[in-house]
Parts: sequence; structure tokens; C-alpha cells
Amino acid sequence: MERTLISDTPKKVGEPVRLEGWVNTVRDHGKITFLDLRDRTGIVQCVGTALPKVSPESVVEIAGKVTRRPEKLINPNLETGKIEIQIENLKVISPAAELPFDMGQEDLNLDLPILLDYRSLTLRHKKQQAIFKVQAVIIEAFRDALRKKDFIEFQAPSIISAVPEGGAEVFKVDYFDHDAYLSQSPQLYKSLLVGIFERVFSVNQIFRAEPSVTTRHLTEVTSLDAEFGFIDSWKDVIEMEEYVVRYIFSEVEKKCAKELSLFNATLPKLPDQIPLLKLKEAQEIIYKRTGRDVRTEKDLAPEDEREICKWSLEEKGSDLIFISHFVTKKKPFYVYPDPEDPTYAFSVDLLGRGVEWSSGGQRLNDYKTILEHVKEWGLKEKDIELYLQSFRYGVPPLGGFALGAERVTMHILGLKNIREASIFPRDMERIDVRLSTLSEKESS
Ligand code: AMO
Repeated sequence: MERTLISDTPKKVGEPVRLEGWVNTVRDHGKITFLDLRDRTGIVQCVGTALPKVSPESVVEIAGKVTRRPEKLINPNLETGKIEIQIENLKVISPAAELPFDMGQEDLNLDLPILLDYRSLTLRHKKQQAIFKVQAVIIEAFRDALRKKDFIEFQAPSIISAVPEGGAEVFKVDYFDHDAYLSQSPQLYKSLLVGIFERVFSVNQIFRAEPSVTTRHLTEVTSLDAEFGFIDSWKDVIEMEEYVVRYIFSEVEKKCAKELSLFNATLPKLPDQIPLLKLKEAQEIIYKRTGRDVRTEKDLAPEDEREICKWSLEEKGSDLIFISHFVTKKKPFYVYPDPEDPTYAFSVDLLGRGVEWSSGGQRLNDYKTILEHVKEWGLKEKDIELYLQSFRYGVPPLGGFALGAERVTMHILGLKNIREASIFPRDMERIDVRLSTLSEKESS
């Protein structure tokens, strides 16, 4: 008999079915056993007598009949809550060892290190799965939005020869006899490709050797990068980004109602237009609101980001806000200084619910100015030869942005730690499992 998916069982009352899946929970009431079976489409209650012993999370095959539940036993919280499966035969396909914790609860209630150390198991929980279903929708919506505007997807390399974003947050790779790095950003490649396709995007892993442990930093990030040419100004970049972000929200709203409700999450509030402030204006507001004088600072500290987001929600009814005109010398070499005051650049961050979601802006496209910046920023021309080559032969005025998929997911769902929004998070203390537990194992 063909396999029936759990979501199809309510349509098959009175019919025999063959189901396959995982044992979500087992409740043994002496002779009669209740077993919740889970597959990729949902959960259904199965009932049987004299069943073989079966442990939670085992993979099983159940042959049985779909029956209507008596009125008072209907479970309104379950999509299959009006029916159940009368088990005729249960076969264990792959037994599960004893679980280290109870997986059958609505919430896992585990400390984060445990949740992550047992990732292959904890991801089986429906709330954990929901996070990555939402993330998949976010990423696909990003792609879809840009395809609709004629962007083409490219595959960004992970091994690179120069550090486009500057700074020490880079992993050096032992690359035969040469220096190489794990990509911090596909920045130089996406800009270069504007000289070829006009409009490009990529969904790729980027690597940051973040030396500290925070709730918003990972060492490996899924970056949603877009770049396009023939812009009239940096405002075109903001407009494109706002379109993409709104598109993402509307797809999540359409496709993830169930997942959002598991987290009691509501999509970020947006007015007709996402507010935009220059860094200086934001600092002035923060000073007025808190008395903290950050007006001479070169960037926004985490508490400033939180404060300006609070302002944005209170004063503009927006969970998101664009901040532009960051200090040129604090930004990478490719930023476009504002001709009216070159101390500040046409660079834009998008902040959401208290945290930076993206960076972007207009880029330099004049070859001579790029060379000047390369020198000033202390880069070696030979390390970015391919990028320079592209601009030597003409690239239109361009700009773009990159959203961190984990940050977007985290703040849409209201997760407390970015690690929860990364399916296999990496940080300075973890690759798969905690590195400290590995060295304990080695020495024992
Ligand atoms: P930036 O370095 O700001 O910009 O990175 C873009 C976005 O990527 C995410 N992100 C991170 N998320 C978690 N942990 C990290 N360690 C981390 N680092 C970055 C954030 C951030 O806003 N080339 C530019 C983008 C551009 O101008 O197009 C860049 O890399 O959400």
C-alpha cells in the first residue's frame, strides 16, 4: 500500500492507511497505547492494543484505519484533531536510543548549549523546525523579490585573496604556499559582476572571526547580498532594499502563519515609508532622549541602536529604520563619500527591532578614486586585481546591500539569541558541539 502523509489522513475517514514517521510521544495506559506519529506534514494520534515496545523518536511504520474521534475527544489544537488512527500493525524501522530529555513538550525548555549540542535531535521539535521553515521562506522571498526586478543569482566564492571589509575579523586559510581568507563578504565579486549583468544577488555563507560572544554575532553567517548598477543616487539603494524587505514580510505573513503563532510573533510594524536618519541626526535624538552624549562617536553602539529603534517605533510607528551617512573612514574602502561633506559616506544600515539587519550604500565606480581609496585604506592593489580590472574597463554607478539571514529570522520571530536562528551555528566556542567538550573527550 502506498504511504499516506499525515496531513492527508483527515480526508480518509473509514479507509485503511499506511503511515511512516517518528514517534512524537507514547502514552501507555496498560492495555491501550496512544502514540502521536509525526511526519513532515504534521502529527496524528494513533491508538492500539498489545503494541510492541517503542521508544519516542523511533522511526516506525503504522498500518491502520482512519476513524472519527468521539466529539468530546476532539483536539482543536491539532490539524488532525478530529480523527485518529486505529493501529493494526506497527513496525519499528529504526529504533531511537533513550532520549537525554523529554522531546514531547510544547516547548523544549532547554538551556541554549544543550539545545545546540543535541542539534540533530532538538531540530526534530516542531518549534525548532518552524524557525528554519520561516528562514527558508525569508531566503526564497529575497530571491524572488530580486528576480522580479531582473536580478540574476550568482555563486559567490568562499576562498578569497583579500579582505574587502577590512578589520581583524577574518579567518586565514592555509592555502598551499599563499595567503587566503574565508570570505567576509562577496562584496568585491558582486560589485565586479554589476559590470557584467547590471543586477546581481547571492545567498552565501560569510565568515567573521568574531572574537567575542554576544547574542547577535556568529562566525558563519548566511548573507543575502544584492548589488545593482545605473543608480541615480544612494536613495535608489534604500528604495530597492525597502521593496525587498516588504516582500519578505508579506511572504512570511502568507506562508508562515502557523510558525509565527508558535512564537507569538508579529511581523515588524511598518508605516508607508521606513524612516531614514543620518547618523548625526540619530545621535542628536539619542542625546535628547537619554542625556547620553554620543554626538562625537563614529558609529552607533548597541545601546544606541536599541534607543533609535525605540524612537522609530514610538515616533514613526516603525520597527525598522534606515541610518545613513556613516563616517567614511570607518567604512570599507569602496564606500562613496558624500561630495557635500566627504567625512560622511553614502552608506546605509537598516536597523530592526534594536539591531542592525543590513549594511549597504552607494559604491565608488570611478577607477582613479578607487585607486586612491585603496592606498588610503592600506590595501594592496595586487590582492584585489580582479576587482580593479573590472573598474578599469568601466562599471556604471552602483550600490547594494546585504542582509544577515539569521538576524532577520531572529527578529521576525523574537528569538533571544542569534544562535537559535542558525541551523548549525558557529561561534568562537562552537563548531557543531561546544569545542570545550571536544577537548574534554580527547583528554579522557
Ligand atoms: P556588514 O559587515 O555590515 O556589511 O554585514 C552585513 C550584514 O550581515 C550580518 N552580519 C552578521 N550577522 C551575525 N554575525 C556576524 N558576525 C555578522 N556579520 C555581519 C548583519 C550585517 O548587517 N559588504 C557589506 C554589505 C554591503 O555593503 O552590501 C557587509 O559585509 O546582518
